[in-house]
Amino acid sequence: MTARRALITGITGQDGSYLAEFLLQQGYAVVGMVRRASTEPFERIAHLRERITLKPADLLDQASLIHLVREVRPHEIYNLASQSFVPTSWEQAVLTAEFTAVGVTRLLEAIRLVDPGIRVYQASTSEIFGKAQEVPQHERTPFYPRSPYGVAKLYGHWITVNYRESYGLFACSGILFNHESPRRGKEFVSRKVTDGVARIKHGLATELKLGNLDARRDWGYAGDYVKAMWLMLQQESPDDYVIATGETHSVRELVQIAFARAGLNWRAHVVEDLALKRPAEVDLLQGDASKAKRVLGWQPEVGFRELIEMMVDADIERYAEALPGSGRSGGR
Ligand code: NAP
Ligand code: F7E
Repeated sequence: MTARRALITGITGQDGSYLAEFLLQQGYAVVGMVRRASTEPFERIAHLRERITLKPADLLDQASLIHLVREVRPHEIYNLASQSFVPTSWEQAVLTAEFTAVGVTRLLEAIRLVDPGIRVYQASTSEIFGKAQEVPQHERTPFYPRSPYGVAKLYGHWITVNYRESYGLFACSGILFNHESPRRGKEFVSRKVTDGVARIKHGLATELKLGNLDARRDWGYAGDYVKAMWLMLQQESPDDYVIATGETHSVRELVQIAFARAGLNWRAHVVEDLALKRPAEVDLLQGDASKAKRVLGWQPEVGFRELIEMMVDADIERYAEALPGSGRSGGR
C-alpha cells in the first residue's frame, strides 16, 4: 500500500521536528517545506534527514505554495510555520502579520485551488485568549489577544474556520497552550532558564536576566502536543480543540524548579531586567482540554516538573559534551 503523505510547514522548528518523528512512526511519507536561507537551519531535523524530503517554498509567496501543494499532493498538511516569538511581533508587526496571519490564507488558497480534499491543521495558540476573559479557557471562551502575534494568530484561527464553513475544507485549528522541550528556541522563557542554569552550573555565566516572574502559563511537553495535531485530522469531521495540561504555574515556579535541579539557589543568580517586560502582558493562561480528552482521547503524559527537569538535564549534558576536556565532541 502506498504511504500516506504529510506536508509540514515549519518542519525546522520545535514542533515540526517532533511531528515529523511521530508521522514517520505512523508510516507516513513526510515532506517538509523550508524557506531559502544562506545557511541551513536544519539542526532539529538533522537526525531525520535521510527519512524525509525537504522542498522549498515560503508562506510569503503564493505561487510557491501552489506549486508545492501541486507537486507533493499530500493527504494532510500541518501549517506550523510562523513568526512565533511574541516580543518580535511588536518589533516586526507587519512582517508577523504577513507570515502568521495572511500566510494562512495563502496556504488555504493553495489547498482550495489544487485539491480541496486535503486535510489541514492550523497551529493556533492560547495567545488568542490573551487578557483572559475566564479561567480556565476553553473553545468557547471569548478571545482578547494582547500582542501583534496574538492578533495575527486570531486571524489565522478565524480564516481556518471560515474556509471550513465557506468551502467545506477539512480544516482544524488547534488552540495549543505553551509547550516546551529540549528543542525549544533559547529565546522562550523555559529554555532561556534551563540553558541559563546549565551555563551557570558549568561556570560559563553567573547571572540570568529575566522579565516578569509573576506571569502564569499552562506549560506542556511538545512531544505530547504533536499527537493531538494528528488526532484532529483523523476524525470524521473537522473541528477546533484546546490542547493544554489544565495546570497553571508562574515563571517564578519554573525558575525555582530549574535551579533546584542543578543544586543552585536561584535568588543568587536571577536578575530582574525591566527591558524584558512586554508592552502588554498575558498574565494568566490555564487551558481546559476536556473536549480533546473526550473526542480525541488525547491527554498529556509529561508533567510540569518532569518537563523542566528533562530540559535542565539535557542542557547540562549538552554543555558537558561541548566543553573542551570533556573527552566528547559535538553538541546535541
Ligand atoms: P518555532 O520553533 O519558532 O518554528 C517556527 C517555524 O516556522 C520554523 O520552522 C521556521 O523556519 C518557520 N517559518 C517562519 N517563517 C516562515 C516563512 N515565511 N516561510 C516558511 N517557514 C517559516 O515554533 P514552534 O514552537 O515549533 O511552533 C510551531 C507553530 O505552533 C507556530 O506556528 C507557533 O506560532 C505555534 N504555537 C506554538 C506554541 C508553543 O508553545 N510552542 C503554542 C501554540 C502555537 P526557519 O527555521 O527557517 O526559521
Ligand atoms: O514567555 C515571561 C513572559 O516567550 C512566557 C510562544 O510559543 O507560547 C509562547 O509564547 C512568559 C511571558 O512564551 C522572560 O513575559 C519573563 O509572560 O516563553 P515565552 P509566550 O509569550 O507565552 C504561546 C502559546 C505561543 O503561541 C508563542 O508562539 O514568560 N518572561 N521573563 C519571559 N519570557 C521570555 N521570552 N524571556 C524572558 O526573559
